[in-house]
Amino acid sequence: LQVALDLRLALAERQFELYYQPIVNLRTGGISRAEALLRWRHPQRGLLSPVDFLPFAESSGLIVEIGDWAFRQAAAQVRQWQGGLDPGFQVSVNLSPVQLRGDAALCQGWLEHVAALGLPPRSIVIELAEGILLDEAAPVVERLRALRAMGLQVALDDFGTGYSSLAHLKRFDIDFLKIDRSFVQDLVNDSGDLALCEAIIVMAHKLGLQVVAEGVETAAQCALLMAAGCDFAQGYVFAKPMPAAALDALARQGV
Ligand code: G
Ligand code: G
Ligand code: MN
Ligand code: NA
Repeated sequence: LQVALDLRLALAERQFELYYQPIVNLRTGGISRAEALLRWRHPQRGLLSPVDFLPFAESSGLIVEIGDWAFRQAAAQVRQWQGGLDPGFQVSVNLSPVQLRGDAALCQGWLEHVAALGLPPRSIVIELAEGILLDEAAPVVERLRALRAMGLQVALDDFGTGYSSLAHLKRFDIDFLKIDRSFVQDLVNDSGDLALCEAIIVMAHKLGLQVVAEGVETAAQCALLMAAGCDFAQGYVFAKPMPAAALDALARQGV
């Protein structure tokens, strides 16, 4: 309960921030996208990651308001980067299932916000963990279709860790598949993980999807992923999540 009260206060007092982690195009080496990652600058406890407060934000329902703020903030940020960096720059935003289960007006509000900013809708990529798609009874799938029909893109996050991953690929309209970092971690020493990554990439390409490898920490992992035809990579080997101004500087200089 205390955390829920603190979260409400944090919203009112603008204690949330977005950090951004670059997503690198493995063909060009350029930074063409970034993932927005929520942070809470807590007055006593310092900078908190979503793992510290997301469960409370979800169970209290406050994630709806926090996520609405995050979406609008990320949209405004990508608008700025498109002006200064690259007109095709994209930002991806993580959504909790709770956010898609709620009021339809929320998604409508996002589309209006994107239009008001003069942003091409494909500037925003919605990242969904696989679990969200199990929620078929709810209006989740409908909401997702509506956002995509308006031109936003969709990435399936943490791919390979959920149930019936392959069924999801067939049933849902998505643009990107993000290979979970648990498959990338031991890529160099585990031939089974390498085989899985290679197979995921081939399969995704046959389905017309682009692939992002997550949690890439070493140059050796990166080389194997490039050889396997992976399209994008994200991870500490390039950069950790950082404030918007730092990402701007990095994107200008290149990784
Ligand atoms: O940034 P970090 O690696 O600590 O993020 C931890 C988790 O929090 C990730 O799984 C990510 O998907 C989730 N997350 C980060 N930002 C957001 C957000 O704005 N909304 C939601 N719902 N989840 C987020
Ligand atoms: O679940 P999601 O993929 O949205 O989570 C992204 C999380 O992964 C963020 O918390 C981010 O800080 C973390 N992350 C990003 N790059 C790396 C990496 O190279 N190694 C590890 N261990 N974590 C990473
Ligand atoms: Mn993500
Ligand atoms: Na992930």
